[in-house]
Amino acid sequence: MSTKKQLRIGLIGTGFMGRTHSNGYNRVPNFFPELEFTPVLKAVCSRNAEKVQAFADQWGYESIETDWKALIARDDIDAVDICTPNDSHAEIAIAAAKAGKMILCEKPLSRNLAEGQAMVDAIEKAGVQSTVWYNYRRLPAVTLAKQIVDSGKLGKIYHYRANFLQDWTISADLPQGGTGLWRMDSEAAGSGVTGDLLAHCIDTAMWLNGAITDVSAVTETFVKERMHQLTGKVQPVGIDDACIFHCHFANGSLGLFESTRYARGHKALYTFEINGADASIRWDLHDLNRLEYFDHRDESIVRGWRSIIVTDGDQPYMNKWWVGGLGIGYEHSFIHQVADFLKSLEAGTPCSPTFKEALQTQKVCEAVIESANSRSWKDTNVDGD
Ligand code: 4PW
Repeated sequence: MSTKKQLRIGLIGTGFMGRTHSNGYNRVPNFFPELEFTPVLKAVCSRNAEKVQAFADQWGYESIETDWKALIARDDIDAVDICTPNDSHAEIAIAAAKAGKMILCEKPLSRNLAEGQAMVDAIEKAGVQSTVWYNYRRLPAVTLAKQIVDSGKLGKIYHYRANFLQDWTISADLPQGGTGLWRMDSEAAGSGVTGDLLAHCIDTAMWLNGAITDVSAVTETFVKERMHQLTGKVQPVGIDDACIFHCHFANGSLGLFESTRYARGHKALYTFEINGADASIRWDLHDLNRLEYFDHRDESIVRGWRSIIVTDGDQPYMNKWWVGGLGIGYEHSFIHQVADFLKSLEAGTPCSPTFKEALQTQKVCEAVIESANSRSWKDTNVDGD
């Protein structure tokens, strides 16, 4: 009989992210055995009973619910994990907070700033633990980038550059809305690539390089009308298919961000590069265990881009996995996020990014959309500008 404290999870939503989070809960005890808490998969919720039962059987949930309100009302659930489309994040999170549950919410926090603010108010009033799954922070090479930036090795930072490129929505025949396609529907998603992809880039950027103060953006919707899967009607498309923005950071550096779902040949190319007076770093999701580093202070005969393969035990998270030289993958970022959440319970500290921290990303997303719509610069009003 385990002596561990249980964190009894109620998962809402059984799509792609429901799978990544469930995998995280299942695998964390094997690789982080020292943790005081262990996740227990108490219940999973989705509207279709047959499908949710199949999901429960596959991932090891003890029970199912078909109404999220019933899941939140249960006494045997400590933490609610929200993996539903963005249009239900606020309603579920606010109800879960009122019920005194901890909340883990899939990114982006919300469709817009007003909903996000209401979520932050609700968890602060209830005094419950919260986190948002900006998972890329927890990849070892990205965490190493954070350590390098924080060490001051880059010197004064001048430039931050990031891309998140995909190509899955190019076909004009792709419907909008409905199962698996809610990201195409502005009512369900709130925005297109800005909330879905740039939100990741903004979260990482502000984590590494501090607050973004103001933005100037351009967005485009290349296919103006699509058939809506739920109504069967051809309707205007409300999401941004592509977004490019530039910005100032509070530390004086300039940022340049691009995201699109129309970059033929790219499935999920997330890259960032930071240029400082003394050194630069760059990273690429398709080569996720490598961090590249250039140091101008090196002797000229050996100066060049170093390729740091982040697979050694003394590098972030890596002492939990295999032996030096063997890499890990995208799914491990979710396992690390679960581990960090459990550690935060043990320590009685917040698990970053909390709802309040994720709201800062929401502020930038909102300013980006407003800037594109008004064709003007917008202040972000991020805390700590
Ligand atoms: O959160 C993002 C998703 O909505 C992911 O990180 C990548 O892009 C994979 O799917 C989408």
